[in-house]
Amino acid sequence: MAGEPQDDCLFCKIVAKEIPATVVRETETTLAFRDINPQAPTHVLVIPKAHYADAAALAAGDPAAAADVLREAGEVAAQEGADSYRIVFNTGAGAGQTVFHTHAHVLGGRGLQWPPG
Ligand code: IU
Repeated sequence: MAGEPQDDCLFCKIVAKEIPATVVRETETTLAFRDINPQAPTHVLVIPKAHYADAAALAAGDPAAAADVLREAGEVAAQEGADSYRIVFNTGAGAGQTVFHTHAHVLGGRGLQWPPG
């Protein structure tokens, strides 16, 4: 069922605390934790606790949770002291998505180039 935990999903396991993560913020609907392979001084992933494969699926299935993820991304940036930052949702393997549980990358703490690669 939409939003239900998936047995084979790494981020569902992090939500369930079955796999450790360095959590920086948590709400009823979201979890924010440091990326294990950081690409910037601030590199935090914000995920909905509910399982949706990508950002568009989340917005369609649970718009309130999608808004929660965006709000939390801003809160993470503020907490990290990043006044300029980037929120990235890689969507689809061709765009670099490797984990198919919605996650916002919050990147900051260095200059960011445009366009991204
Ligand atoms: P992507 O947009 O799906 O490629 O992002 C997945 C991210 O999840 C990537 O930056 C990984 O470094 C990160 N990650 C993690 O933080 N913890 C993990 O256990 C695994 C991946 I696997």
